[in-house]
Amino acid sequence: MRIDVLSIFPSYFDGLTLSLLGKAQDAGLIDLRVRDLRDWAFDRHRTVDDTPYGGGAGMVMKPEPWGLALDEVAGSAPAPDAERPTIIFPSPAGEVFTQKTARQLATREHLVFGCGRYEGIDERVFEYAADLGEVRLISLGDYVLNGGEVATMAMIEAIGRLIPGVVGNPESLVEESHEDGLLEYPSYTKPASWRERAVPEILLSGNHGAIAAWRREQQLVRTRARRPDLLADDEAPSR
Ligand code: ABV
Repeated sequence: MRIDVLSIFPSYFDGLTLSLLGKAQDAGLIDLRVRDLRDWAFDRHRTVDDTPYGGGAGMVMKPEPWGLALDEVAGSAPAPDAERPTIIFPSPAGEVFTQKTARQLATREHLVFGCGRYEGIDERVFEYAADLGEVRLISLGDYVLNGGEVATMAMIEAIGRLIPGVVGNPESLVEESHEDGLLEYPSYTKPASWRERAVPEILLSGNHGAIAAWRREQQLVRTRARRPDLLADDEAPSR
């Protein structure tokens, strides 16, 4: 998978060379290209923002650097749908990112992330980007960040680990929170007693059927307590 990131703070993404995603890049599974949006701003101060038409607080990102940057990383030649990139703009006004979104995006050959700052990006950039690929405005949740960088890093990590070969043991992907629509069951390791706290007996029983049933029940108990929204009848996946 190729991933292009456009940002005025490219060094934010240095952390993605660490650990699992760093190895995936070394192995050629992920081709991550982080670019400074100011490379496409050509005035003396390499300006990327300006005051909003109609007035209002803050600054808006100018369309010209975005247009040139998108032409370069998303290609301006017409291409069949399957070859066009998916262009993602993190935005608190976007659809909410979930494990399902991560699974969808992990099947794409080319992702482009446009990281906005200030009060937003000139709306015409989103319209223009739709000529180059499939545009999605995506939010991590109902809170506001200072820019799209941290949201983009979270999405790249969630998507990257679903690419075949990135996570060493693919079985570890299926037992996680959200993969079956429930929160994960609690985990324990040695010692069996720690600071007067015992590991639940059943986990030491060797009865694999009983352990599986107990874990399922724990998933339901936790999900009911912490995330009842996940159990809402109209949305819950069948289990
Ligand atoms: C993108 N907040 S995504 C740009 N939750 C600016 C703020 C922001 C995003 C999010």
